Amino acid sequence: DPYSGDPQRHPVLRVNSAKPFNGEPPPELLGDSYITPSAIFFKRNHLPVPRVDPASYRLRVEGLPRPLSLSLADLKSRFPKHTVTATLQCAGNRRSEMNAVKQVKGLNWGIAAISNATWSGALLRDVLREGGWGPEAAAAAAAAAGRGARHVQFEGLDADASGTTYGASIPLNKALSEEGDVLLAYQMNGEDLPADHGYPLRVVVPGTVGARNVKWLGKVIVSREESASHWQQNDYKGFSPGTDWDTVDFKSAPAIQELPVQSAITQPADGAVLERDADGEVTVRGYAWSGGGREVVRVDVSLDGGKTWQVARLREGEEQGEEQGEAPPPPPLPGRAWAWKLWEVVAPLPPGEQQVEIVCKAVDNSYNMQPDSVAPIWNLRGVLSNAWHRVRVTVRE
Ligand code: MTE
Ligand code: MO
Repeated sequence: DPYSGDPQRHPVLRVNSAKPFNGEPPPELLGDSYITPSAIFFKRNHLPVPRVDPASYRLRVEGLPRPLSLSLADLKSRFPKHTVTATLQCAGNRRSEMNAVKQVKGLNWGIAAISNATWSGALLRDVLREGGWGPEAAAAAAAAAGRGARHVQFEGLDADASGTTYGASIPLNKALSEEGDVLLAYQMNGEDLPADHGYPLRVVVPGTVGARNVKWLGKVIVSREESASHWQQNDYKGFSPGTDWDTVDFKSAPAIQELPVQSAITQPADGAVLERDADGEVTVRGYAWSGGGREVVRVDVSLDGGKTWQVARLREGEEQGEEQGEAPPPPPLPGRAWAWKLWEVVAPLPPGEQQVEIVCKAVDNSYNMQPDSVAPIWNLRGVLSNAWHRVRVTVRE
């Protein structure tokens, strides 16, 4: 069994697939903490978890004037340690809602294939510069117009039976940008990366779909082409609702990088029976996030299926950190809002038992908004599922 070496997992995770392991936390727990504890951080593996010996581990960096081979000690000692709080979201988060409209192919994720953590490591930018990718190399590539390097490929150490490894790539611009914050991370939430999250090293590409955040990183290649991997070329792309498996042409669509604006209700759960509190109010909580460093600036919540709306309170700054007994996160820098926002509405409800449909939708600082329903964004792979999130509850006296 190639999975016999996989690590233990927290029993609270909802398992979507055991081998390879794919699991998500219960929504109420997810929405409880600004920083998701590593044990309940969603886990998305395509292959068995590789066992990597930290002593003999080397990261190879190619496609540079000076190729590099770096040990963990090199990565920790030769480059400044940089820390970023960033949300990771799988492209398939909320796929089950697409499945409910019409069947799609993929793991049936609920709303919790998203989590937020603090990551520390070397900046990919600093490592590329060490390999000679300075301003001159960049200028030379630009001058070569079309022939120069455009992408950075990442290869994982996890492999299938034939030896094919997980791989992905991101635009070189993102990797080199002073404001891109792309990390070669050796720590998650202040500790060594857990086995499931890429020990001993993973890429963290803030603002970018989970799939490009390659775990168990073995190799970095600066190249003219995108990664040739299945997951870059023939998966993780969006299509029209009218495209089916007979007509789909994966070459016709770009690989997903930045994700669209997203939000969901983590409390109450769909189908819950709610007791009104002493003040006759209910508490609604959730998360909101947008890709590309775009900051969520507002979350609207409706308690009547979307007829009337109120603005949620963003549980920002002090409050978000306080609950963890940690220092509050600083406000995000413009264009670098990598972390989600948790939000809350405490709202009065009319008396009497009733069915209530609670809805949320977020707005980012480019005024991107979520679509109101799933059908117009349905796609055969069930990715990019970001319609208004709806939960139906019964309110009791
Ligand atoms: N990296 C490797 N090497 N192998 C993988 O299967 N899965 C990717 C990405 N990086 C994957 C990987 C996908 S699709 C997602 S959503 C994220 O890892 C999930 O990261 P997590 O398990 O730390 O939450
Ligand atoms: Mo993913």
